[in-house]
Amino acid sequence: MAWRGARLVLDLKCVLPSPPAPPSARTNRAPRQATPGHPGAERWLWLRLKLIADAGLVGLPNAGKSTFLATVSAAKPKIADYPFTTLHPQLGVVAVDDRSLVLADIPGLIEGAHEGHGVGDRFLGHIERCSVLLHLIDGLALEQDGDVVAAYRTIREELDAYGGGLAAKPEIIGLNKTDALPEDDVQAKLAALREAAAPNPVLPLSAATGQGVTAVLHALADQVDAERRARAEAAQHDRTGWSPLDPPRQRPAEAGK
Ligand SMILES: Nc1nc2c(ncn2[C@@H]2O[C@H](COP(=O)(O)OP(=O)(O)O)[C@@H](O)[C@H]2O)c(=O)[nH]1
Ligand SMILES: [Mg+2]
Repeated sequence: MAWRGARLVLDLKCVLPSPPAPPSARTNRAPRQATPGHPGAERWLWLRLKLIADAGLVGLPNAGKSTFLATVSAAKPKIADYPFTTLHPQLGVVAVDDRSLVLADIPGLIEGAHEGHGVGDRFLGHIERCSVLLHLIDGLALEQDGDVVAAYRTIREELDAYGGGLAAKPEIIGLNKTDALPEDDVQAKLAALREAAAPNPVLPLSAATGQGVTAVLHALADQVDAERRARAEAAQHDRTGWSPLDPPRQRPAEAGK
């Protein structure tokens, strides 16, 4: 086979017999005939890698996305209390009871990411194929960055501005760092977020201590399962043109009666 760039331009399988014919059957051993070829086409292709993960982590920098990935999987992302510690997407495999899902951690988004602010929003391509998004909110970063609802809306606006169906994906919102918040604060922030994010579920958690993490994983896995079932049903329907939900068809013999 001869390749030009990533494109197959000639496949020699068509002229080499496989397996080789016995010597007595070999003819035309010094061929003097050739068929004219066709002019080749040449083009530049830009290929864009999109990771395949079941669930994607989104949030402002420092929300605790990488800490969550490190807590629930064997992945070892860089974690620190300054923005943009994560510059490349990271994947982790998460076991949830007898189920498993792949979780993608991506760099934090900031206001104006769709205009190139921070590290931009190109890496959102990696979560375009996710079944569900886990949107983490930093429960501690209020003084500098406004309230939790403002943080939530900033990310929603960026997802909307990016497009790619991200804003329409099922979303679970996690109020993170509850280990460092008084219970009253946790309840007030949960109530404010639930009002802003309705009807999406809002769950409290601490990625650092693991408190509340199991409930978040169950919510993610349920959503991933639902999406897998829906995809399997759609694929089955495409293959057969038939769905269990279709009304029963008459057999030809019955139709003639
Ligand atoms: N107290 C507390 N700190 C956390 C928690 N999760 C993350 N952090 C801290 O928040 C900072 C940013 O975490 P990181 O996972 O890098 O955030 P990312 O930018 O969203 O990936 C780090 O100093 C973490 O140790 C948590 O549940 N509780
Ligand atoms: Mg990170």
